[in-house]
Amino acid sequence: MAGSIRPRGYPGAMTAQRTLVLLKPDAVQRGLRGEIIRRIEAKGYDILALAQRTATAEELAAHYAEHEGKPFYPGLVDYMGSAPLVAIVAEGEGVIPGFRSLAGATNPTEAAPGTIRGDLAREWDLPVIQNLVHGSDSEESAAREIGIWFPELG
Ligand code: DAT
Ligand code: MG
Repeated sequence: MAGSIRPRGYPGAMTAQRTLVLLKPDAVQRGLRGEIIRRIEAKGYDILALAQRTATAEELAAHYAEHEGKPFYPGLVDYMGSAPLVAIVAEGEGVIPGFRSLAGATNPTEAAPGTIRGDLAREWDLPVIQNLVHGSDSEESAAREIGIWFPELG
């Protein structure tokens, strides 16, 4: 499903998906919440749920379980729990790959201009890449991550 482009209503058109977006602490601290949410809405996706809070160690351990043991993991969970973030559930046809496409590549130096990371983020001399946003990378991840941040939607 990811990667294919089909007009709405055609046979095989994508059905509505939900994805979990995080506006990471650098996005909040830099005052970029509105700019990023604007891009999500301008693309045509709906915001179903939105909450700002400081993530707990338990939420971050669950959210980033796939990265446990990697060299950047301690810096990642440390950073993500250091200040408030904004968790969002966005909905729309193809929103899982669509938001990843809006976000751009993980490394903001490599992220294409026009993307959130390409336009608004840069590298710093830090143990973890600060790249403003997280977006679920598959339907399985989206369901799991929405369950972590918004258990009431599960
Ligand atoms: P993405 O957020 O694009 O899905 P990921 O899931 O591979 O990327 O990694 C999660 C986050 O961890 C990423 O947004 C930034 C940080 N990160 C990833 N690889 C890194 C690395 N090699 N060095 C430092 N931080 C890294
Ligand atoms: Mg990821």
